[in-house]
Amino acid sequence: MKLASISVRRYDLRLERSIPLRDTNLSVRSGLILTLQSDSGHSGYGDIAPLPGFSGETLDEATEQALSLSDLVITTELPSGDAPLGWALADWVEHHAMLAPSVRFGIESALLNLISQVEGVPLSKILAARPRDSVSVCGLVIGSGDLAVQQARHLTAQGYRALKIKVGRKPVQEDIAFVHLMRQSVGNDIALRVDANRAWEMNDAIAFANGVRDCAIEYVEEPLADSSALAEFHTATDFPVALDESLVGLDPKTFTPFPGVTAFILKPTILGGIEHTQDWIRRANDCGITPVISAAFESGAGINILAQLAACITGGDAPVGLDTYGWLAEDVLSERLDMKNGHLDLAQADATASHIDATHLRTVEHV
Ligand code: OSB
Ligand code: MG
Repeated sequence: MKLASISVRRYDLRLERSIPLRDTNLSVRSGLILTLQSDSGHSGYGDIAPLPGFSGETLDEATEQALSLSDLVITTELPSGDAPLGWALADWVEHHAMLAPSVRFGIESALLNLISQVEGVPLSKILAARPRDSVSVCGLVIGSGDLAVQQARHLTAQGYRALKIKVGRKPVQEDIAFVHLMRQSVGNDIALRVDANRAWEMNDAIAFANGVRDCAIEYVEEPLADSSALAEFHTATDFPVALDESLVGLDPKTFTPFPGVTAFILKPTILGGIEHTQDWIRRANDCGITPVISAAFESGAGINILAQLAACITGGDAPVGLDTYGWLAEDVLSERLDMKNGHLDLAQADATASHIDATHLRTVEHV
């Protein structure tokens, strides 16, 4: 089986509400749908969506790379999908290592998707021999105060068992009060994760850890502006730490986490694709660390792949960070993925994700 064509289409999706990111407020989510078509007439889709402020590449740079893929892969024979993969995606795409992380994620997704369509095998079964049927989703609360409490109550009423809240944008005493309020509001049966996105100096981080000690926080993601001091933070507080931004650019085959790291937050769009993330999952498992597959506000096409990848993680159903999907007011999929009750059914997601609606897509021929 060979590839017949590759196309690149751009989407600009409206959001339910703007996304407060590091330096900007995102009011539209833009990205690319990469489509691989085989000579048998099957299509596989991939989502390329660099996130401003988090990805090293811009959408224009990603677009240029995506357009250049047509020269690289068009004549190649498609590999087969024996699970677990007996071949490397990276070997299949020339210059794979030079592609930007979001582009690697997109081409790997499209290829897996295409093989899944051609062979009639669910995508997760190409990645793992025994994937799980569904994944739990961690509710994402962005904001603070009463509005955040309302959001949290709404999510838990729907069935979400874990929530992630953002801190580090206000004086630390206000964050501490906010976490207490949140714990009181949702009760003791909900897991609470906290993400500071590297906002704090050591003294604030320690004050926070001591201030929320009785709130049963699962972990704090990236508490420090200076990530080289994270081990010292853990030594001083004994507080569980999750690594997110700190993993970017590191080699999963050799990285040795310090004691106190309990989770790796793994975002394939930002880290560099599916295979690279699988290396991180293996590393996490070897080190007794929880791998948490997470999104970077991808479209439904990307979210489906992330869910399928998360389903391949064995050893529990740690809630995944895919709730960014709720921020999209429109999607590239004809029918939306169903994750309203804090779970995502993988068969439903995979079936839904194979129907792309061209309404929001326009073909890109040059940058
Ligand atoms: O800070 O973890 C982050 C999404 C895009 C960019 C950065 C982050 C996120 C998320 C994803 O929070 C959702 C999650 O991890 O639950
Ligand atoms: Mg984070």
